[in-house]
Amino acid sequence: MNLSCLKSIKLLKSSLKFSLFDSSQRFCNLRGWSGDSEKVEKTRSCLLKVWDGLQSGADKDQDGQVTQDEWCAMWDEFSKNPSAPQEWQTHYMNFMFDLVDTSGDGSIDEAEFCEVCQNNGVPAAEAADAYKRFSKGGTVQVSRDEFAKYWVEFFASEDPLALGNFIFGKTSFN
Ligand SMILES: [Ca+2]
Repeated sequence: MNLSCLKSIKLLKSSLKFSLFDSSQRFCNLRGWSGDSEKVEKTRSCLLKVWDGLQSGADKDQDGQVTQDEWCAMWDEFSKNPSAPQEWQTHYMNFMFDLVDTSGDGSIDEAEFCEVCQNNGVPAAEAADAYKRFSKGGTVQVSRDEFAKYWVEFFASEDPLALGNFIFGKTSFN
């Protein structure tokens, strides 16, 4: 199994643990948005688009489940032409960015990153190490555009040291 496939499987497993509904609730709670506000609706509808897109884009045999092989095949396709993602993959990327940018100021700082990683089961020291790597010791401002570049690397790069590998807080994929 190649490295890109291994990485996407790790992400799938952590996404399942951290179910989409759960993350939308947490996302809204973190920001102090109440139950029926417009922002909560926007978050939910973004996640529904991710979920629908995932099912229609990945569930090739249409059995209502996305298997590990289907998931890998879909990201493999993405990695061959990352400039033309499926629409839901872009929603997914934006959702993940917004999830981590807790302050909403358009960049991910170390404290925000470490908090979200810890909520998702990554040890604090590993998350801090991951942040240092992709922010090049805090010298790179992790804006949405920067995150989008790392996002492509996460799914496409076979280089174990590519900085994009570290955007979910893990520093090894063994
Ligand atoms: Ca921020």
